[in-house]
Amino acid sequence: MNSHTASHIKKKIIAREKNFKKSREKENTSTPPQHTTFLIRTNARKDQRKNERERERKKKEDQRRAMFSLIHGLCEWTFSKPEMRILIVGLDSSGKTSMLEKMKEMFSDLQPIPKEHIKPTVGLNVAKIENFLGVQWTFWDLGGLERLRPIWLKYYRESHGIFFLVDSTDETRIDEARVVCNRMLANTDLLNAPVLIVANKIDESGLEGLTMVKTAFESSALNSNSNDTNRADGTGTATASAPTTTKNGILDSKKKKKKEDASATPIAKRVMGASAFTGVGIKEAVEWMCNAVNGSERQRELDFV
Ligand SMILES: Nc1nc2c(ncn2[C@@H]2O[C@H](COP(=O)(O)OP(=O)(O)OP(=O)(O)O)[C@@H](O)[C@H]2O)c(=O)[nH]1
Ligand SMILES: [Mg+2]
Repeated sequence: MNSHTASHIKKKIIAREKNFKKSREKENTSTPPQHTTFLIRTNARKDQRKNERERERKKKEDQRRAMFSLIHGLCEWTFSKPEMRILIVGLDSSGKTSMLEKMKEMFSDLQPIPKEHIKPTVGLNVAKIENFLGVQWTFWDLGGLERLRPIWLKYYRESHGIFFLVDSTDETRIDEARVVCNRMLANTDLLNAPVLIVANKIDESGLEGLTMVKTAFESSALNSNSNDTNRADGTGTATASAPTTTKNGILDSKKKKKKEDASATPIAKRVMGASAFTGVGIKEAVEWMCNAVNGSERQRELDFV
């Protein structure tokens, strides 16, 4: 090798070293070395995958929860007892509260109020009987005084059925009871609601009392086309010969409409004897109501079943 070639190689080596130094300096100052960049990229991808997995896990968890609550709701709906809300109305002193207390005693562990402590009802008495005949019962007992009867209206829409109590010992008020009952039945909020006329106090009146109530109620009282249905709210003073027309002798259209609705109402209805004192007939009354409500149009309308 001559001296010219040797110096040329030397220069090349020096130039390469310089370049290498420069590139190292550049790497140190500005961009991270290649292997570091690779590490950062790999970590970012790992994080991304981890996030995706976490999102996927949460999604599945949400789906599982939704499915569980759906099945839970379905089971509850399938196996829960049907609920029946029964309104107990009738003239004052017909024995509604006494009957409510007797039902508590007969069908539940609830503590009944002794009959000598029962006072005329001003507001509302409620008895919830958890399981009788496989049904959850709610009985609403309202005051029967004339001034309290407008309160009945508020409960019509929610009631599956009606117990209308009649004092079978009091012949003097039988027409009043009949008229009040008819007015109540003409209310369209009670469409398809089964109604049981309970001739109460038969421990005192016996068969005679029951016959008296049956005669009064089965003849015309439960016929919704009866002349007594001129007022559809079940309230107000009742007389046996309540007027059916306006001053001009013409039914106004509203009343006529309600009258037509009422006459078109196919409801289960019956008169049965009972005694809130002895308990006679009460089980039969509740059984009748259970059968009348169960699977009825009224139940479908109220419970969407
Ligand atoms: N002999 C007899 N008396 C009864 C019977 N049920 C209720 N009574 C009596 O009738 C009266 C009125 O009873 P309540 O249960 O307060 O009547 P109610 O219908 O709730 O009366 P209001 O709350 O005013 O609407 C009380 O003196 C009771 O003791 C019954 O089955 N037989
Ligand atoms: Mg009462």
